[in-house]
Amino acid sequence: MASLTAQRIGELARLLEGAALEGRAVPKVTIAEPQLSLADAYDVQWALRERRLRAGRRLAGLKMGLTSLAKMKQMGVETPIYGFLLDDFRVAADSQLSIAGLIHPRVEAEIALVTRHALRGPGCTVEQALAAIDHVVPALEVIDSRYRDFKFDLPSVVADNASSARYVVGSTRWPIDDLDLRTISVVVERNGALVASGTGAAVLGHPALSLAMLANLLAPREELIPAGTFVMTGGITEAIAAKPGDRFVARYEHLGSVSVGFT
Ligand code: OOG
Ligand code: MG
Repeated sequence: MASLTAQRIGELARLLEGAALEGRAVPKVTIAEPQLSLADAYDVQWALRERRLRAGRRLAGLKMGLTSLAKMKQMGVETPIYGFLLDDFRVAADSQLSIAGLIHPRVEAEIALVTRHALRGPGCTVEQALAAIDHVVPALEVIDSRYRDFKFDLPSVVADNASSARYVVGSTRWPIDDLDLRTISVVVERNGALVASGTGAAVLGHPALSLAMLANLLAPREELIPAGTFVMTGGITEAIAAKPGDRFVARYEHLGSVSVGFT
């Protein structure tokens, strides 16, 4: 149940928008609002989305977060969540990204996909999700919590759009029919040294379940995943802190590589 007024929801969205645009950490929102429910938190996220779209940004996709044990353990939050991706979050594959403007960016390897059919919950199954996938792309996400020390609770991270900041998509698309998403392995290198590794099954047992869960999480708001939506299914590996001069490469079995550098 939502408990905050629309005005208060709007204030929190403005606070988090400012923090993201200015690259400035703020106290987690549950410090000012200890009663913030999960529904309130999604209201804040949706208000934040509205504000960015009104400012001229375009929706570029959706993401799931905290879908792997590695991520849940690292962040101390055990419930998968969703967020939105905007056009200006996208960084060209294999390019350089300036750390200026970000607070404390971290990099994580993700399997991303594009849907060919709309998906609507509740009750969306992994089979339905699989049938709705058009193609798969290797990706890296650069997350950046707007909260001090990257520490948060579930409502706070949901309000902060699941720490979304930037993302990088590899240049090759793979038809879903040729792949078993569960068995795709990935290694992440930083400056040539292996820093993390995992397989697709780390994401809820099957990355397609992450897509199904997204449809189900959207259902209470009467929202669906439209055909043609780009979806990041959540970090397979724990997220690795980035500093200027670092270059990260994710090497996916079958899917190829994707990299990003930091300046
Ligand atoms: C929350 C965002 C999680 C993922 O892939 O698990 C996320 C965080 O860890 O800051 O994007
Ligand atoms: Mg992620």
